Amino acid sequence: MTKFDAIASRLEGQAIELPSWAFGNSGTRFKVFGQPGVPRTVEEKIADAAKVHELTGLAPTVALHIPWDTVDDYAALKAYANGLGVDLGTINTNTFQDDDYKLGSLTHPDAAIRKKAVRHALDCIEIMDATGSRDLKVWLADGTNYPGQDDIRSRQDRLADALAEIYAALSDDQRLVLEYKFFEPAFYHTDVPDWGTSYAHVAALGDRAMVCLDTGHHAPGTNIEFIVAQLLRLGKLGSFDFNSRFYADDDLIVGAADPFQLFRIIVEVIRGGGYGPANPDGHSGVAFMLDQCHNIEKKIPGQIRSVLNVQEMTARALLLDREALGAAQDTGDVLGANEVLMDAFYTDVRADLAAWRESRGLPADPMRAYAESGYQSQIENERVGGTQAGWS
Ligand code: LRH
Ligand code: MN
Ligand code: MN
Repeated sequence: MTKFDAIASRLEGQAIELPSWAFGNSGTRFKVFGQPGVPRTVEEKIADAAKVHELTGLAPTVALHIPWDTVDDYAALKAYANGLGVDLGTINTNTFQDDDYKLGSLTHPDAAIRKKAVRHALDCIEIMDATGSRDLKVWLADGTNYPGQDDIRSRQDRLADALAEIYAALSDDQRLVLEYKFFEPAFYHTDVPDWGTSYAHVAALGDRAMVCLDTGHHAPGTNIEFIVAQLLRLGKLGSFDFNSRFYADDDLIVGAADPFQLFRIIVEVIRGGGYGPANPDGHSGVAFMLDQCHNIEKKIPGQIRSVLNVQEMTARALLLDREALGAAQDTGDVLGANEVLMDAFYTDVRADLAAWRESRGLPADPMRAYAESGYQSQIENERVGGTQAGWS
């Protein structure tokens, strides 16, 4: 048995949720680039996501963002997704594109605006009831631009009250995940800037409230795997929004900018018992999601490359010889321990993964299979007037 054979079964059932908004037109604050063939409807976004799953076996669910993905009948949308071999996943709230939220949403000084933002989250929970989704993801654009603009402490108190109201509306099998981001669009202070603040709020709420870690939401140089280790230790790491960045919240393809960081993060997920499929500790695992935009590259291959990058780094992380690592760590063998970790990182698993995919009836090379499938030219011919992801 090869080393890869020994870990292959743990790759079985790996699931990475795709964001519906990755398939729409997107860009930066300077320009949104239109692409031919992008989805015009939520159904078309789901169809594109289903293509990614069909070719990789890695992406069985699609996250929706409300109101970007608003439809009349969510149960029907779920049935449509199921017919394409996928399911609906996390429901994302959106309180950042409405004039009313200029000074905040759940933290707004005006109780009427806070009520409107809470109502939006409650509407999203109703959608979850129809779609069977487990997670409500809350990310807030709330914050201030100038010192003294509002009372930072009061905003925390308002936030705690609003979150408690939302949390109380969840059913027993639903969770709230609170995403943090240290900057943008507010520049002086952000109301949920870091994992500690998110942790403080979700810890106060209860067991079904967890932290969502978006890899692009940290200051440059932040040791993200340390945060992963700490949150798992506290039992509060609910999910990831994966992407990669060079400078800010770049939302680039996960594992593209820094594959070593992705490897280190997944090493800690496995170490902390947070890796879902075939998890010997019996945990349901931390949810893996992508939160990305493909501004200049084609969207479907961008998503395929992304899930393959996560799979590749997961395989390398599973190959880590934990016994040898532990022995080196226990004896203070600094360079020996580092070498064991780097050995796993430098292992090229691409040929093994290709053969493993084929053995399960999947294309050995999903990128090539997509290029040869004719799907891209089909959607470019069929779809005219695709919609924007939601960004402007
Ligand atoms: C905010 C964020 C959050 C939003 C998404 C579109 O930067 O990461 O997750 O919902 O982008
Ligand atoms: Mn995010
Ligand atoms: Mn982001």
